[in-house]
Amino acid sequence: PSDQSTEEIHVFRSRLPDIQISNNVPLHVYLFERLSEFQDRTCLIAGSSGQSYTFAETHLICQKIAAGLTNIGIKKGDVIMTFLQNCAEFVFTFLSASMIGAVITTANPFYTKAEAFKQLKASNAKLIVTQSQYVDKFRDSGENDPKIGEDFSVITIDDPPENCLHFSVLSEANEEEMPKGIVIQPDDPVALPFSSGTTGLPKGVILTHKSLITGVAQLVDGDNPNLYLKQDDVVLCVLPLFHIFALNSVLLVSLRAGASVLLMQKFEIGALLELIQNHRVSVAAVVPPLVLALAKNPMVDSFDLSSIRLVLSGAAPLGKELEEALHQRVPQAIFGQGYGMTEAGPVVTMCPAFAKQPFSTKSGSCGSVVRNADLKVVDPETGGSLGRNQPGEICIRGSQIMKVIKIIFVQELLLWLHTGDIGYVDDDDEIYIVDRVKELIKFKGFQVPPAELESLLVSHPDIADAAVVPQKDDAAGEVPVAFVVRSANGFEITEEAIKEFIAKQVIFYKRLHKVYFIHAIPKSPSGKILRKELRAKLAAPSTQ
Ligand code: 4UV
Repeated sequence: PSDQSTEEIHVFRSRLPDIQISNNVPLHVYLFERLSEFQDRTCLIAGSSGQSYTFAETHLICQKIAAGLTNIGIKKGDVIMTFLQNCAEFVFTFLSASMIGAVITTANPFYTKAEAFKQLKASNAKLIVTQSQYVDKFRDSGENDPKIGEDFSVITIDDPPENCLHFSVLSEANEEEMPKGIVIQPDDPVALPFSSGTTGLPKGVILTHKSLITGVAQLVDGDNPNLYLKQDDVVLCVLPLFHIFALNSVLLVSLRAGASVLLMQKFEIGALLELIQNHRVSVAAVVPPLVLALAKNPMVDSFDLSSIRLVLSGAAPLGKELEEALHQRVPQAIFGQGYGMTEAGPVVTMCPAFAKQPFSTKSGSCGSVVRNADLKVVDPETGGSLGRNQPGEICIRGSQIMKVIKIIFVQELLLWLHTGDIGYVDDDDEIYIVDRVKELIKFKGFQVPPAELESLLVSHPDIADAAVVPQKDDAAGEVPVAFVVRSANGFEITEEAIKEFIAKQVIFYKRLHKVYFIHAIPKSPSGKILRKELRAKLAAPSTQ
């Protein structure tokens, strides 16, 4: 590994001292460790119904579900897919899976049938927990595809359609029947979110009990937690729990710290403002498009947002003007960013102004590297490590990062996770993300893997070759646009036809916003698409 080279490595560390992390127990044991301290406090609030659950109730329901899962044949190592919007059942399913050593793969319920099946097959899920309206996405598949009732079961949290069970078969099981004697090792997987990482198609990212505990502890444990949550905090969960940001930095950290989580099914500005006001939300995790809504929507002025003490933005770059505009609206709140990546387990850097004894931070910074971890910045051309104020690829190392089973390239990858993001560390240990060298496109923080759209495009008989790259967009941050080479079959396929062809097959945020026809896709001698060249073309006035 290059670590052993004589060249000096600049390793950046948190400004907070390392802490003791008890990451040798199963995730649920760690999360509920201090249960007796706050068992009667509110753990979950379902925003739509107002129904709430204390920590003790949550724990008991999870034990029942753990028994229920065992009754229907789910065993240690089996994968359960949640195909749900935010709801209490999502949380219960996740924690109960941990209790029996099962693994949760989280998927977006707005996925098309094709996308849903891809993840079902790739994860080999034995059970899907969903809402009745989505069940048809798992029916009438291809001949060789898994079938409901034969290869996997479906449980709905509302009235179950044909061949499906109701969630009560789980939640009304007898907790006494919880299986005893299941041994869970720190390196056993507990979550399998899907991400395309730095290249290619989405794949399952193995997060173990140890990685998730470490990730949570890095934020909320120790005498001076990096993200200081109090037991009387009400933490807003409007970002989807199927994405790692909300899963880790809203749900799991709150469970550990004893704070309440206010679950909102989907974003709608009026309902959101009402919930913030009525439940006195104190901590809000947001993404840049949500910051835009809160900063610009005139409705905001008619609501009392004075309870908000902390706003954490992440998952995509946030402009300084936007940050400033939101600050005007919630002047009492501390505003900061977290920067993460599914594979990183997930947080790489966190705003240190959220600490119990806070450090001041500068606008535009993503915070400092989390504690108990190393960060380095490497020159993408030479691989050499860079010092302060020099932009390069951010790499992170620590027990929180995903489990790597295959040794893919060089041994160094086992130690350092290369993020594919370009950033630098300033004189005050603050990290700024300035660019992305990986293929990934982010639409409002959602992942759009170009490889997925490219393979759909070239499956069309009138398309000979294609490349998909991000184009800057005010509302979404980035949108996917395609460069397409028409095949020489005489058909002049149109931009509209191509957009339509893709839109039918993918979730809304992966739709193409523009198609540019081109004679050949620029490629390196090894056949890699030269995305930088295409991005440069977009910036040129002729394609505007
Ligand atoms: O894999 P993913 O979809 O993961 C995420 C996770 C984000 C966070 C943020 C704060 C947290 O506390 C937390 O738990 C999780 O987005 O996409 C990873 C890529 O998204 C971009 C960057 O390109 C990552 O490699 N990204 C994420 N956060 C930021 C960002 C940010 N603050 N600024 C700029 N880009």
